[in-house]
Amino acid sequence: MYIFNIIIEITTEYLKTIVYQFVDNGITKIERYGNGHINDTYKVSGLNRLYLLQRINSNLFKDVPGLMNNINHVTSYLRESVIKESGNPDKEVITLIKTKENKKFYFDGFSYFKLYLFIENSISFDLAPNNDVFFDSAKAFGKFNRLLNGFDASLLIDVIPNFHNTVSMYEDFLKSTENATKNRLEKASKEIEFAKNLNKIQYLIMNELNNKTIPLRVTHDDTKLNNILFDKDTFKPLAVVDLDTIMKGSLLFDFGDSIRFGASTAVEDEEDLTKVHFSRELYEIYKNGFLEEMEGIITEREKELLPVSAIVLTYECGLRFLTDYLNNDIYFKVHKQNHNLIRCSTQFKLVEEMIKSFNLDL
Ligand code: ADP
Ligand code: GN1
Ligand code: MG
Repeated sequence: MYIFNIIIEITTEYLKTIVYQFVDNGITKIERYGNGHINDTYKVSGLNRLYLLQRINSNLFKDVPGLMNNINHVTSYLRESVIKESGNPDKEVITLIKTKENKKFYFDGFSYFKLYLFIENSISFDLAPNNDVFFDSAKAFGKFNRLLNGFDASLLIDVIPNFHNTVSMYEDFLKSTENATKNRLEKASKEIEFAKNLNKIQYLIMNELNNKTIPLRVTHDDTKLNNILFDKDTFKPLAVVDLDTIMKGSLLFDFGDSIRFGASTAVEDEEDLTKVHFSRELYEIYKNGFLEEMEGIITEREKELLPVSAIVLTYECGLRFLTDYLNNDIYFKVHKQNHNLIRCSTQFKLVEEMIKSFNLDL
């Protein structure tokens, strides 16, 4: 748990009492799990089952009942779709476990918790180990978008309003430069200048949405590679996870975000920028996999904007890391000094290389 940016570990004994709100006794071990930047995630071992417990980050998710309804609607819908396509819903869709009182989350008076079945023998990647894995991740996210194409968007609330609204994000960034400490402003001066020089990027998708030249759809909105679970042995995709941000958005958010994270030659927080490059080869591989699933659904205009989406989503993420750095790290989990600034620098390096690679005049 984070209070004023100090990590306070909740004791295992206490976490056990939380898990017992959902399941009967027999919990033997609870350990921190995964590399997510938002929730506190734990792997829970029961006598003959594994679970994934999450303490929901209610700094960001202001309407937890709404969030949990979204997840419940979407996972129920996906289970039916997977069954129709003769898949295995227990492995391919995350399964939410309700409390003994039949609630979708447990509130202990301070924090909100949710529990999933742990998808066993799975692994997630912060960097694709080979091109096939990245191609398969495109098929997995593409299939996810394809299945959600038939989902009734009116069932969903906007869990985080303006989540991918680059225009309001740019305003937040400007505000953060007004309130930041002198020290952080100085340390981030190069990145601040970069963000300001390329500020036109903020409009490239938002204008298309406002002018209705591209449609609003139901999107995942957090499509980084480590939000897919792969089979540990075969490296084949099992399930798309992290469904917290599913809401109405553009397909371009999902495509662009996958490219920003996965078509890089280095991890998101690589400190040695000489290792960070945009791989056009990985971009093309992802595009092919994604279009195999989305052909017939994706519009011509959306297709034309795929390269632009990579630039917008990478710029956006860099801007979010930078804003958080200037706000003294209140949003993303940080694990070392200047972590958000390091993350921002990798994103801006990628933006630079993407602009060159796609030969765009910005
Ligand atoms: P965050 O919102 O903090 O990123 P996630 O929901 O992505 O949290 O969970 C963190 C990590 O835990 C994921 O990246 C994935 O590796 C793993 N994970 C999530 N859900 C499951 C699950 N049901 N079974 C196994 N591993 C999971
Ligand atoms: C967060 O939750 P996680 O770690 O999968 C963030 C994404 C960012 C990403 C950057 C709800 O994703 O929007 O793109 O970090 N999630 C939220 O790595 O803000
Ligand atoms: Mg995640």
